[in-house]
Amino acid sequence: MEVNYEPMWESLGLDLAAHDELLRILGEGYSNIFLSQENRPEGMSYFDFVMSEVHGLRVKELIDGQNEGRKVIGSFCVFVPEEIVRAADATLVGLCTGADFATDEVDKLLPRNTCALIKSAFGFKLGKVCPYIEAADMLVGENTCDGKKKSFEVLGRLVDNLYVMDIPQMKSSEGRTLLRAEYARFKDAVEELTGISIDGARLKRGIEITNNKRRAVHRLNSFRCADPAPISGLDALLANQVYFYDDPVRFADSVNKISDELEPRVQSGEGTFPKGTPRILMSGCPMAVPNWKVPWIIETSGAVIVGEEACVGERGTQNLTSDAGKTIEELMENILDRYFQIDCAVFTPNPDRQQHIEEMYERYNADGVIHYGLQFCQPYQFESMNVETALEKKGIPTLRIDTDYSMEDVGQLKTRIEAFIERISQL
Ligand code: BJ8
Repeated sequence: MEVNYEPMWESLGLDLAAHDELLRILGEGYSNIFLSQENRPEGMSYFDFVMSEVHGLRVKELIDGQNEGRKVIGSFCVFVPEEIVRAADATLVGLCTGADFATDEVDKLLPRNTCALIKSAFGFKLGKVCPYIEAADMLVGENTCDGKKKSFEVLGRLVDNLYVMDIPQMKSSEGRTLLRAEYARFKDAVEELTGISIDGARLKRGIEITNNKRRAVHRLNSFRCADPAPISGLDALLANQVYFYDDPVRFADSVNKISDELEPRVQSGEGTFPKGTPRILMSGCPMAVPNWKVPWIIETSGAVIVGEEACVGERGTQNLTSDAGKTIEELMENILDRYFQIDCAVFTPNPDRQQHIEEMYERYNADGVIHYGLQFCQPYQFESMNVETALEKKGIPTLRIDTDYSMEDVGQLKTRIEAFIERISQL
């Protein structure tokens, strides 16, 4: 029986007509891009279900949890430590920033030369179409790039529950000291919000839950090294996107079920694409739901994506948090150790990211790298030039793409991507 979620959306203050339109576009896009693929693992049906209920069942679960006292924290960045949130029995959700919405309203508040990801966050808020942002008890912004930093000042005037985290810009001892202090301040804020005092045992449990999600994704990714690739890049990206808002235990189970399917697929040489299909490593800006444009173009142009060097991808999920130690101080230091390794382009200098791209290129047996930059994203657009030069110098074919969330450049992108795939096919 179909559940009517309209009263729930209404109580969250959503604009029902605009929200219906968003769900219609999302559903159509999903069906055209995902359901039309062939040889998908059966386990992907779980993610099809999750997407069909993206603003329904999951939101209801969060609200049911709130009624039982569990808080919801929304974030825009992988620097927000999930372990601390879970330790206080709260839920962390990554907020969707992958589509244009209410652009006229957004343009009244933000400069035009703001990246699509930031504009999207504002569009969902101003258009009143995101149940997650409306349901959240706390929103966490961060001082990463200039766009985010300044736009959170504006967001702070639209909502009354914004918390802003300061993030260092250098991997120096001073930077580490700053992040340590910021994580301690965040822990205090989470304790205050939830009324729960986080002790060592709680933090250990938060670490375990979060690590299990990461382990599941690591296992799934390990099968993508095989040729033929046993899962499409689109489906793997979807799993990485759902990572940010599904129940963590259920998510890990569901991803492990897909891996259970992929293992025999790899052993028997079965793939989603034929053996020898050109293999692409994606690198660059995060692709949040429902940003599927470039992967869709790539995988309908004769190539398969085998890895994502991105925050919705391996930059976000690599490295576990150590659970060694018992005290809060020891475990908070472990959390700091893990997050301080994130090689986001807001850091200067940022050599670890270049190394990670090269290491992923080798590990996933890729044939070429496509660097994905959002227009007006200075950190990644700046780095893309050095990345391309360094990779090409090593004989690694690289294509640099700068785009946004509109569909206007699809034809042009397809021409460039097809030419790149042609190039790497001849090597
Ligand atoms: S750790 S990548 S999630 S900051 S695309 S808003 S950088 S102008 S998203 Fe990010 Fe955290 Fe870094 Fe990851 Fe700015 Fe660029 Fe826009 Fe970006």
